[in-house]
Amino acid sequence: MRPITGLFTGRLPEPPATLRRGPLRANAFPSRLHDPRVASLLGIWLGIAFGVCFLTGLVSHFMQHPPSWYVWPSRPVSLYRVTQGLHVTTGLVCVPLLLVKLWTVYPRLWEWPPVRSVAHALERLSIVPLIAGAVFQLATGIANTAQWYRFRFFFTVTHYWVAWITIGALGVHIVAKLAVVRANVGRGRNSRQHLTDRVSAPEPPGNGLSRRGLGIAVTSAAGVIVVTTAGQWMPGLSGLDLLGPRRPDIGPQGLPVNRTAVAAGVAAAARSPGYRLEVVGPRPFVLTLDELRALPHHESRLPITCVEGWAADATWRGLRLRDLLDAADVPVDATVRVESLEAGGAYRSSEVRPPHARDPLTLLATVLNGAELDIDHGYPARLIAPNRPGVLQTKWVHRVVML
Ligand SMILES: Nc1nc2c(c(=O)[nH]1)N[C@H]1C(S)=C(S)[C@@H](COP(=O)(O)O)O[C@H]1N2
Ligand SMILES: [Mo]
Repeated sequence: MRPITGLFTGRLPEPPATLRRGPLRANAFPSRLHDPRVASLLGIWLGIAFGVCFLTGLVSHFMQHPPSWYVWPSRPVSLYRVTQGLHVTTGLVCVPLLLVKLWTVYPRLWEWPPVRSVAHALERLSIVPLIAGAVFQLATGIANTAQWYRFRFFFTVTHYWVAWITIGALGVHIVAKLAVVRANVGRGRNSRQHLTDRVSAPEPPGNGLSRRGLGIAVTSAAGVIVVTTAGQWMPGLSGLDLLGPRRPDIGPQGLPVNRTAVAAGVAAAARSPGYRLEVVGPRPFVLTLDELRALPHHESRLPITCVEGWAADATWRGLRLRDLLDAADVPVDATVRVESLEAGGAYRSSEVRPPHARDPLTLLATVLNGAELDIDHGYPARLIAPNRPGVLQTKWVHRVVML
């Protein structure tokens, strides 16, 4: 095997030293914070934050586009609130970590010699998709939480695929840097002499910010971001939600609105006296609004958890979905589709699989926080189910169809 690996790791000839000008000079970047130990520590934290962000993102993706093998339970009711809250919060925390990390390592762009071996060149190239992907994911994710869709591509699909590219590049980067990181942060640091050019020396004396000072600054920035945004989804912190785009308690009936009835083009149809709820199964039936109101109502306390990172608790009253399905003789293992009055749009309907369809907390709600459902919250009836993303909590429901 030697000759083959040798092709990758064998030293390439060095370019002439006369090319070492400007940023390519030795010691062109004198700050003691362009430091391998700082870079390694930031790398560890970024790796953890990106990892959590990626896994929680997968959870959200599979919930919205479930493959046939995927079973997502309806309990605990707030699990998705936690996974999606972590997704948005870890993404936000990556912003200061990534910026400082990039600043710490950017002198490496002018590393000398530019390539030492084929392996070194490949490792350097893998940085391109890593940085581009990471910046893209953070930028589009934040734009999405602010509902700023000024890009031409469809957000969720692009965000999902770029996540795989980024995590793949991150995997390559981790493998390439593992030994260096261990040498920089582990015990017995000095035993790794073969890595000398990448291993941190004791902090050089000087004025300016110390490594320790930088660590405190980055941790504080990350902490401030968490505290001022996590209130979007974390109960008890909402009073501190100063930087989050949403306050979970502001909106009609004390609940934010994602899309209004006018924006969805359903205002007239939702208020029409001709409104009917149709349940399609082996024994289909149709209810007028008065008939629907006369049926037994139940209460559920459940959050709306938007993928954009906000979640808000509310008390709902309405018909149990499973009672309606039983009345239509829909088998217990059937999946149903809940359809809104909307003519089109990505969220006009949603599928409800058995764990959620049969959960006694799942309602077609007509009452929110003690009053008749506001038109913008889905009047006359909307789906509310435990442990489910907001995009699947269909408003203005007029048909439930067995699939
Ligand atoms: N028919 C329909 N239902 C919908 C939507 C929609 O656009 N159309 N938006 C969904 C999204 S993204 C969220 S977060 C929740 C928000 O519910 P709320 O506006 O009552 O807070 O409604 C969901 N139900
Ligand atoms: Mo949403």
